[in-house]
Amino acid sequence: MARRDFIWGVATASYQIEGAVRADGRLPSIWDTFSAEPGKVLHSDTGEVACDHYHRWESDVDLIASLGVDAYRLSIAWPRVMDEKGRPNRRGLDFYKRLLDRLAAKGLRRFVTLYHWDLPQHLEDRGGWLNRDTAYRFSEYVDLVSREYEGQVDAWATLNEPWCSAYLGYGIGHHAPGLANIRYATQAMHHLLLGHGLALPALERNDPRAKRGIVANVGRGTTDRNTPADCEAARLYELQHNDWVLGPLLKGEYPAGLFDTLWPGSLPLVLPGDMEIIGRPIDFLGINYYFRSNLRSDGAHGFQDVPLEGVERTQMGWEVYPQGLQDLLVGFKARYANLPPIYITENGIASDDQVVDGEVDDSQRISFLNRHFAAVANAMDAGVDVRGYYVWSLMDNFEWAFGYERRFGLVHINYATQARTLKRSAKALRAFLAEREKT
Ligand code: IFM
Repeated sequence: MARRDFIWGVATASYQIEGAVRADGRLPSIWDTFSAEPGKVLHSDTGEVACDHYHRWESDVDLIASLGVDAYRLSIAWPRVMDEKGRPNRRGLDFYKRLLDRLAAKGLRRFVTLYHWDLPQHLEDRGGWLNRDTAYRFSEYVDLVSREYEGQVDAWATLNEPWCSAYLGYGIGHHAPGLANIRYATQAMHHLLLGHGLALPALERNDPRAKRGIVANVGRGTTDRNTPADCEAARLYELQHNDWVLGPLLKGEYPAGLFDTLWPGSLPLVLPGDMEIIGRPIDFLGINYYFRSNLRSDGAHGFQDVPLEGVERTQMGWEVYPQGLQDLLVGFKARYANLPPIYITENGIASDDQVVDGEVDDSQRISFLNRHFAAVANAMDAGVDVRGYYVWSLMDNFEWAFGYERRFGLVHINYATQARTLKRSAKALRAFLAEREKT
């Protein structure tokens, strides 16, 4: 893909890499609380130290620059930069200021996610995303941060993957805060999206030259049985995973079928004017894609996930299916008339990587990335406006409920020594990007 202005980057998120959870006035987040609870995270891992990026940020920026990428996608930890009363925490703010400055000095563009799941615990204590007030607190936080870093950010994403926050966090309890009720999930989703919409005017006012958008995780659902009920199951899967988020954002409405067929009785409380706020225009949509699921009817009005046999899978157990990314992008363009320009804000693979004689042979990752680059190129050839691609992730990190066991990085982390080792995939990416410079 030698398209001149296409942006290539790598991505991370605050809680997954920073560590230093009590440094410089940082407040506890819901992930500190959740991971401290026995049985919630594999091997009882927590983000307490993670990749120690909070102390190693300078050399980590050098590492990013050494890959030859154009951009870095990072997230800001809300509990680091604001106190309980909503006042700025200068020491936390200064950390990101230094980081953004150094990225700029290295010629890297800065894509900043404002919320990648680390909600301040004191807000969860008042109901978290179930409390409408959290959406307003979020817009105040965004106002503070965008005033602070005006002119230092190329693109702001309000939320990362509201589906995960709402469904995994409040619907089934696999993520913080660990609640399990579908009615909670739909209400949390509504408040997350409301927070996104409320934050947009602050971004526009405070940093008008930066792009504004949001990041959604999307999933491809197909079925191996061609019956009408099974096809409907696959459709409902995509409705639940993709259109639950994209519908409100791009059409100003929740998709038909969600609150009647799939989750009867789980309509969130929506106040007059909310959908207009949520549907405010955005400059870009970030898409995170990882895998496909095989669906069959559950015999009622829903779907069941029936894993296919004999397909290639990653360390997460996720099927490798690049065609799904192409299909989804083309499908979104057909379905959403006002689809904004797209960035692939995450795509990547976990593998059980080991350092042997100083080398990490992660050939499955190289192959995975190449096949997904091709899928994006095909979608672009089919007319989808994709502007960039970020590999998840720069380095191995805290993979939420799976702790440190699952390794998504281009760079291997030895958690005992914090040594960083470029995997073969990092070197392949560097060579690929260097080749692009020549064309
Ligand atoms: O690690 C996560 C990331 O935080 C959000 N998107 C999916 C990744 C892999 O599970």
